[in-house]
Amino acid sequence: MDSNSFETIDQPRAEDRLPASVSTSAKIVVVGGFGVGKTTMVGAVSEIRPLTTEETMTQAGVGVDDTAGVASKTETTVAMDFGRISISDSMVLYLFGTPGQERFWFLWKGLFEGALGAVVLVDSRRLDVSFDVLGRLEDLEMPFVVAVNNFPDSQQHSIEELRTALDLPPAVPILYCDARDRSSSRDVLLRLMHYLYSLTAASEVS
Ligand SMILES: Nc1nc2c(ncn2[C@@H]2O[C@H](COP(=O)(O)OP(=O)(O)OP(=O)(O)O)[C@@H](O)[C@H]2O)c(=O)[nH]1
Ligand SMILES: [Mg+2]
Repeated sequence: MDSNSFETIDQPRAEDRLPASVSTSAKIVVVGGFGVGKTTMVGAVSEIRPLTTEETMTQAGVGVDDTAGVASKTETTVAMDFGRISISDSMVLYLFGTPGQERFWFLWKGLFEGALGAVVLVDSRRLDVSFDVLGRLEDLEMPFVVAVNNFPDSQQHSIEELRTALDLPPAVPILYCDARDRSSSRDVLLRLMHYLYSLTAASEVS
């Protein structure tokens, strides 16, 4: 290997280092159907340069990938997204975004290992792509919140309409979000953490 090869590797930035005050971390998975905004959300909230594994969508995917409703999409996640966000001085969340296309779903098992909970991102124009995702989370017994990502041409559905359409029990939090917006995406993660806390508190009482 040529001795100059290492010069091409970026040096870590100060903000990529874990603050010394951090004593707790949790793994959270951002999951959802194809093109619902998972990579966008991880990138919007991450304090470190997010790791993405985006590949250009090519003709090879025609007939294999279901691009209905997201025809303008040019790139797709083929392995995972990774980011980190502090939710207090002492706690960080490590975020793992899953690939949305079904042919990469075999990677899910590893991505969920050790995870505390999940954010299910939903595009209300294409609720059907969420059904398998929700079913799989229930099989994994993974607690989750549902975040409805608003696209410009989305129709406004009430939370209760969405709950019925997605067949979700009353306890599962559902909230609207804009995956491109840092504070909106952060609110989703905080809601998940409150939900996980309430589940733990309830199991300690019973
Ligand atoms: N208008 C609008 N566009 C969004 C929003 N979130 C994502 N997008 C756009 O929607 C497209 C899909 O976003 P991605 O973040 O790649 O979606 P993904 O779920 O990671 O997609 P896959 O990894 O291929 O499953 C991109 O072109 C984004 O710019 C949003 O909240 N509003
Ligand atoms: Mg993606």
